[in-house]
Amino acid sequence: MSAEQTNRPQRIRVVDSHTAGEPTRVVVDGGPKIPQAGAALAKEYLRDHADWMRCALLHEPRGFDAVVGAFLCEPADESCVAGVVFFNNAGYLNGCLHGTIGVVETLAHLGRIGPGSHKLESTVGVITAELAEDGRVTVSNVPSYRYLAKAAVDVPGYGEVTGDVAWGGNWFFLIEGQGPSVRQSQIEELTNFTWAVRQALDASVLRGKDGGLIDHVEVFAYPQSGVDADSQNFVMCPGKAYDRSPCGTGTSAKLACLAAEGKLAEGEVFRQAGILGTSFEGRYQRLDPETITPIVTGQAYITAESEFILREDDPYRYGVEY
Ligand code: PYC
Repeated sequence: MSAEQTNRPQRIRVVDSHTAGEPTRVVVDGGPKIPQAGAALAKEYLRDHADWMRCALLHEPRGFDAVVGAFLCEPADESCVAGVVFFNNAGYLNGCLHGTIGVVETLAHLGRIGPGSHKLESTVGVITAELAEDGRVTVSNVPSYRYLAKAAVDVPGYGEVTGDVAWGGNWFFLIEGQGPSVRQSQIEELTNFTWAVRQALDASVLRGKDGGLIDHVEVFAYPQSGVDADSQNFVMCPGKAYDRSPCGTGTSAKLACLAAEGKLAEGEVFRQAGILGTSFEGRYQRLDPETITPIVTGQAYITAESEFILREDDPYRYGVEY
């Protein structure tokens, strides 16, 4: 056994929450020790030396496909309350806003922060979160922009699908008016469609800026009856799990597209519902003609405080898929 393996902890404490239905699992004690400060370096360290933690916490039997994990680390930017690395069933995410809201609620639950403004260092930039007395969290995201308008990709079984490519802390392909209807009853069809789009994107030359992989696919429609919002979406995440929330980085990408098209004025509120009918409130500040700061409000609820036990003789100590 290598020294790295011997040093792996046997117990990890987490706090679970959900934001608009999408789960976040924050590691609060017992995770790997990261040698240097900074979220970007912590992400590299976890990916290269401690991927067992992601697998143990998110894969079965301790997790399931929709759970997003959050690892807190020492920030390189001392004005931040913490650094944070998000991960899911497939690997390490760029940004994650439902997760950021979950982290803020978790830090408040632990008594580490109170209402007010707090900065978090994510792997894609510093994010400011305002925690209100009523528990709502308003996040000012990293600068976001539409990169390509009406890009086409040939999707086997579906034909040509057209969408915008935008950055909202992750790379998104945003589709409107094509694919299955955006209704909860259509989740299986939406999963098949968006996953086929994702695979077609991977196989194509389409990429975000600097070759960024477009690993999130969103479909938008007018909300189903009973859903009080301006738009409803279905978001396919990189590990083939759909986002139960409206997806904060996806809402940011949508705001960037609306701003680019002149369809939403600076400061105007846009309510984005997700596939379950829960919603985020979005607006933006313009940074320059191409770039905005998305501002997204939502609320998280604590669901559990747990201690996971990773026994040495457990064949699934690090999850079924490790
Ligand atoms: O809310 O940004 C988000 C997000 C990304 C992946 C899952 N949720």
